[in-house]
Amino acid sequence: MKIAVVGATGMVGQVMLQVLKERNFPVTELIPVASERSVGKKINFQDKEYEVVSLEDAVEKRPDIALFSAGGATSLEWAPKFAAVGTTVIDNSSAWRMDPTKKLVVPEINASELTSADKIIANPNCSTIQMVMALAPLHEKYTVQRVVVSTYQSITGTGVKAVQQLENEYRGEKGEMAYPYPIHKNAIPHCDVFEENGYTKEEMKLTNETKKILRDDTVAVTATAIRIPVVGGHSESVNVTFGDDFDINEVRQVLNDFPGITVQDNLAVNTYPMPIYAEGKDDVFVGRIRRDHSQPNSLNMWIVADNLRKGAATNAVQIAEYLVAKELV
Ligand code: A2P
Ligand code: 11C
Repeated sequence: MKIAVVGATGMVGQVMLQVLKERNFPVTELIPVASERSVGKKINFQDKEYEVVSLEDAVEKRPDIALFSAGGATSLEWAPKFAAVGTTVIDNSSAWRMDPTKKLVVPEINASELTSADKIIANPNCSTIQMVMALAPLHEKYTVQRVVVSTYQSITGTGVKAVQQLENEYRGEKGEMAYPYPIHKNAIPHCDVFEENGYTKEEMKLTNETKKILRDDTVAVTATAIRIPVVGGHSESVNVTFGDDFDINEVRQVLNDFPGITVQDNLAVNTYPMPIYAEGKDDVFVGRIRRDHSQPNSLNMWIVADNLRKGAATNAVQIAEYLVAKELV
């Protein structure tokens, strides 16, 4: 497989390369792509050196698959150009997610929707992926009616600039700001831009993408997304109300049986998910699973995943693996 990684020098792009390598993805030729400022830079992959090329040059090479993580504007302009030369694009930006002609895929949930006609496939938002991984098996069994989620999001979701802002603040130095306020010793209730309804774009992604992935517009999601000075993963406090009642031990079992989920829930020994455990791992971790005593048919849980892995790079590579396994590319 000839694989292009668009945004190969970026935070998610670097993890894409790492995940391709770890999972022994059958790469015969790597085409690392970045902005004009990075063209000519060397990227080491599987003991070979590759030169970063421009988007124009990458299209000419007609890769089999292009993994995109270079922002929405780049995806909007360039994904169709790759698709036109026969490349299948797996796009990590928000550009195509809500386009009704594009599939929004978490492989464990809905990879079976994919066909060889899908030339631009959307990877969901990181905070959506980890939440919907836990909701999907529970929805099938008990019918999710309403979700109230609060997120505690890693600064790596914002990119290199945010990581630099926190490091500067640790050292008491001034520098470029990724956020409107200091992030060190702070919690900022503002991820992505505000919309007219008072929610942020990040919060509305949790609402809209969840409905699309579960193929059920009746699932109501209200979200509050918070940025905290953490690297390694996003955490989510999730309250779910179901149409049907449940047995709490069965809920644990259903979650544990779902591929890609690890239940970490043993209060006697203080076992629960945390970003320090999730960092660098591909699974979604679920714990603090308990009945909501204030409301019928409801439960609380705490969900943590590495936002650069299952929330971005790993999910994209898993889609690519599915396409190869089913001979859809
Ligand atoms: P570059 O390193 O040359 O700027 P991050 O989200 O970590 O900031 O990374 C963004 C990634 O997207 C980087 O690899 C960056 O390349 C790439 N990128 C940004 N703008 C463009 C563009 N206009 N064309 C191609 N790649 C881009
Ligand atoms: C964050 N979820 O942590 C974002 C990052 O729509 O893919 C990724 C934004 C997106 O702020």
